[in-house]
Amino acid sequence: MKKDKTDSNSAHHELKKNRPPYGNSKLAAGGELHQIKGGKHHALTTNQGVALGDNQNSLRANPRGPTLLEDFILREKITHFDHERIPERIVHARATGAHGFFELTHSLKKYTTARILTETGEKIPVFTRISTVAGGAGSVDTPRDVRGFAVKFYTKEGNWDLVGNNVPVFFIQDAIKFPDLIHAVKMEPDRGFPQSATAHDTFWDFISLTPESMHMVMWIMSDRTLPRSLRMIEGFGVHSFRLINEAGGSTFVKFHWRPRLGLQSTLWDEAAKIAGADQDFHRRDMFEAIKAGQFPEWDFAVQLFTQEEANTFPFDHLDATKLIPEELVPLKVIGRMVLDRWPNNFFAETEQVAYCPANVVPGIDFSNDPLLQGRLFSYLDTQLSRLGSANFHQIPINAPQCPFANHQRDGHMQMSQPQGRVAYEPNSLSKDSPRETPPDKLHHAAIIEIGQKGRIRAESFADHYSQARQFYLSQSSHEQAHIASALVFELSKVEHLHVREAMVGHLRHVEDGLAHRVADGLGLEQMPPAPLPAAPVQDMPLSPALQLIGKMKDTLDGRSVGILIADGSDRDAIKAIKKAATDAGAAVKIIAPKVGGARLDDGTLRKVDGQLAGTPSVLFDAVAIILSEDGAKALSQDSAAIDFVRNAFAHLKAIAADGGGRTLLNAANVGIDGGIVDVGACDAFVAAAKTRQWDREKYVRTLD
Ligand code: HDE
Repeated sequence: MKKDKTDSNSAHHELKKNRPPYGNSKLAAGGELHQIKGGKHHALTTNQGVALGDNQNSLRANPRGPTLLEDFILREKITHFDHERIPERIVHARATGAHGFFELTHSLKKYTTARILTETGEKIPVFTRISTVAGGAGSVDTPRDVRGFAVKFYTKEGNWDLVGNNVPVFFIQDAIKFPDLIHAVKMEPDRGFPQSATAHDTFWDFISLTPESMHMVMWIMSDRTLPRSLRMIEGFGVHSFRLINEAGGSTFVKFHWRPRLGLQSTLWDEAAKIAGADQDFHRRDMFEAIKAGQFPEWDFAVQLFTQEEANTFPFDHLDATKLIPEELVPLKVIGRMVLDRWPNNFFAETEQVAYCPANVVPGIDFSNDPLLQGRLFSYLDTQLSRLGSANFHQIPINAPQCPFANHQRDGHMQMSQPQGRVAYEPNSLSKDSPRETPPDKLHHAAIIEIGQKGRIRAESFADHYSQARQFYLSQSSHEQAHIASALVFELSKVEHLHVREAMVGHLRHVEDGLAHRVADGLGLEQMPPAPLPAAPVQDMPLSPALQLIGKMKDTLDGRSVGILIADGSDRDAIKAIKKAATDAGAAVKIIAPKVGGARLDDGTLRKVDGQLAGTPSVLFDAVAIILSEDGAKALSQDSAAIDFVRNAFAHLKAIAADGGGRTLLNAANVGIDGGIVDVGACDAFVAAAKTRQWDREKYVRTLD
């Protein structure tokens, strides 16, 4: 082929023309453009402390020649970069973490020696990490998923990790099934999707063959797995633990976290759209709340019960697929947790923090829950591969905040420099090496274990449906409808008909109406048979405490309001509605077609917080639409504006609108109901914004 000399010559010429003069390579790389003038910068150095005069150019044999292998600065920087990722958690990879404190308000001295549960009024540091379970570290914040709720208490007697979830029960009864459960829920191995979703064949196949998971299925199909904010979820220790007192006496305990802001969830359609609008919705919400000084707070509560009481329960409390209804064993609030400090560095803290249910302090002991027993092994093991060294406890976020010393030595990344020649105990050579300090404070429950060894599931674990039924029947009609819709949505994504049918068969034991609703939603021609239950299904007393809508607080604290404006909007109306919402506790954001602002009716330029296309109404709990007629006309042609009001309506939110606002509502074909108020009626708007317009739901969604 003939070479086009002219072209290649002219390209060469261009390059030459643009080439920086020698000796001014910084300028050529644009290096000085963004430096902060007058700041006090530390000298940039290599990891060996060698100062760097040029961080823009690698070492080359000549200006356009090859890069030299001897460039140790380039190699150090890139090698570090290449290793900046560590294996992510096999579950709970995606998370938000924050520092805070725990304060005991009510002593449990009668039950335990653990100072964290007996010394009131002290502020004990905590680090709390709230996670989704199924997705990878880069997955979105709002899939339908359980949230992990892990708290590390840096107590004076050592670290206590309470590694729980926002749902009080679990899928399985025995730890040996955990890898199968997780393999089934994670993306399917041949295709690598779906990420972060239960709505696929392998998950429901496993579940349909695991009747013990039916109670958990009710929870995950409920709105509990679609939290509006991580500040609005409950936390549960799930398993029974034991408290051990001075005399060695043991009491069972279940741990609970109750959010001061109350509970709130999104609708499924809303959660799915939030995932598109803001992948980091929950992380950002927590970050902004802490930054604004609105510190998330939870009450800490316990359910205490004896073995004798446990013997009277119509279920086995050692079975993690069961909960103890509050109506049976009331909750006793004994303290509070406040999260008041965002980590300095996400990786160093939120990523490197290592929780372990086996981390308990004297006075807290384990129960025989077979799931808990398996967990006691798993977490330390996983940290070794995830953090890469037996010394991970020395990382600041993991290190106890009380003195700790022993003779464990060496290993990757040993940070401490133990002194002296003695690295064992007992010894007679050292005066100051760590020694055991009898009597042992780590009491264990004085239990005598008898019975036959074997791979056995206790008979008392056989009832798989009664609490699922109790949960479903205890929900409000809206919540029941959401469970039915969620099941229809999820099972509609399942390709295998026999799996869909098997699930409907299980639902017949949970509640026949629910089974029919789901069968109908799936378009099944015939009702599938119900499998033979391992134990008869019992009717248990209803437990209203299991509802979520009932626990939504009548407040705008922690909630957000979006005000949509455009050129010509009424300045006074914006001011009034903003003030009313802010006074009621909401975070208010102004949205306009352009991020540069909007020119209001009085000619002033109003600064805004978000551009319409990138700030849809799914990001708010309630919205106000304040528009001139011209503004409304223009926005009526804009699908982002139409979606803004349509979604606000479909997601059952309060809408305040002036004349222009109503023009946009009409253009969006949005009906009028009690949740749509005049912009002037600020009090009515605030009242409507504190809840969702549940009565609207039947007009906007097929729920059967
Ligand atoms: Fe976990 N779980 N889990 N889990 N879990 C992990 O540990 C495991 C279970 C929970 O923010 C892993 O450090 C087994 C129940 C939370 O860092 C791993 C079994 C509950 C977190 C592990 C369970 C949980 C984890 C993965 C069945 C609620 C995140 C990374 C016996 C009570 C903690 C890690 C954080 C993390 C194992 C079941 C809660 C692999 C074997 C039940 C909140 O060790």
